[in-house]
Amino acid sequence: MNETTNNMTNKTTTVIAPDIVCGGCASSIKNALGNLAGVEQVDVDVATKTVKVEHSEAASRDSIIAALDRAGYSVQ
Ligand SMILES: [Cu+2]
Repeated sequence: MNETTNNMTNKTTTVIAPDIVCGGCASSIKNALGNLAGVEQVDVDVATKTVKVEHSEAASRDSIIAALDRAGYSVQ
């Protein structure tokens, strides 16, 4: 079987930020992460305080956590 490298493959990073308490937090996070290079899609679940990010290689778990931190939401 041939090996293929696909640079277009997106990754999904899921983190939990305990400070998410309402829809306003969700909006802030979507704005903050939406401006981050490589981020394609951001889903925030307020009930479970979970942030799910679909992103390319241009973003990483570390860059996502750093951006959340800057927005005032530290990751557990
Ligand atoms: Cu809030």
